[in-house]
Amino acid sequence: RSMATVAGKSLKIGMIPADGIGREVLPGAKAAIQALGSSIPTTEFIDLQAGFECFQKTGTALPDETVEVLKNECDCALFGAVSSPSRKVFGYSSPIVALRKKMDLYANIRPVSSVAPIPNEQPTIDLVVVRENTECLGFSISKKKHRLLGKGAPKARATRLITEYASRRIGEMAFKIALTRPRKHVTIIHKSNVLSVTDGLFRETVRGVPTLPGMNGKYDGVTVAEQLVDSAVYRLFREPHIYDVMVAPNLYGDIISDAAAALVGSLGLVPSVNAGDSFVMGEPVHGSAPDIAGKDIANPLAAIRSAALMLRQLGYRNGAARIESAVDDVIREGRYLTPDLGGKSSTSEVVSQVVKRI
Ligand code: GGG
Repeated sequence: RSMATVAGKSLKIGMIPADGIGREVLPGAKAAIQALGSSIPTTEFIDLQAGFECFQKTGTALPDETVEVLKNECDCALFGAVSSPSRKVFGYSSPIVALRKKMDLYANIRPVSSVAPIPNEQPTIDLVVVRENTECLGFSISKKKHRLLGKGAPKARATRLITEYASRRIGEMAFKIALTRPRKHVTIIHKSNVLSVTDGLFRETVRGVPTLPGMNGKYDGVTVAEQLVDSAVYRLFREPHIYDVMVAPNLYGDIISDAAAALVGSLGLVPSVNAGDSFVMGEPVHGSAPDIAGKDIANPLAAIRSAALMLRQLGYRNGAARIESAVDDVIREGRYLTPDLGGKSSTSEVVSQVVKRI
């Protein structure tokens, strides 16, 4: 099923709140989509299980049924957040990592932009992190040896995988996205002065995308720069406005987008979509935030914006724009904000204010 053919038909959306505040923010995304009424096709929401709590209850973090329903019944999905523990838990592995892999959602597209408090003022930060989603460190074999080595201290090792195949398709995604943006500029993020083999392959492959056979000058209007990840973080904090599209291997992309989120007010504002060639899954960049879970104070705006991004990716541009401008209005007005943005509003209050403006 291609994404282009989904537009115009009824829309089945898999809803996977997963853990912690994921459960509190996903209803806001649903309410925003429902508020669009008949301007998008009839939507059907299908509740699906995944997450650490699901693992604790059922012994699996990603039930086969969830993947089957996504593959066979859904046009797209929304994911909340996952609470993968920081220590090794026997039998557990991250469901979001597995989902991205099983659904071949190879790109995590994370736009980060500031909403100016004064109407009509141009945003000063408007960048998008295009994060490779299927390989790098999180997908490699990590081993900890307990047998005595040296003075008996355990040793741990992780292997990192970077392939030409994955680098090429994430590179192409970054160039495609750049073409749709005013500045049409791609910065390749790497660390190939140290990781010359893996990051060297990533850097060279992405750089070579415009000259691949069949491109026929498609990306001639896109300018390309490259930067070491450490220097990119430094410049991101000093002069964030210089960035347009930042394309990065998985781990750097994750770190850079969280860092960029700090510059626009809160991680609770930054949306993403996990995109493949035939499926898209919206997902706020933030995690499950166990410290604030259950208090009705989580910021629902990243989840709501993720729903808009998902709709945009599917071709529902007007619906997406209505949700995005309602969110921007709420932020600009500054009256209904959750505590992460210095406000006193609850999650549900912010959702109802967004819905009112849609
Ligand atoms: N919505 C993003 C999210 O849930 N982030 C937390 C996360 O990805 N944790 C690592 C993992 O479970 O794999």
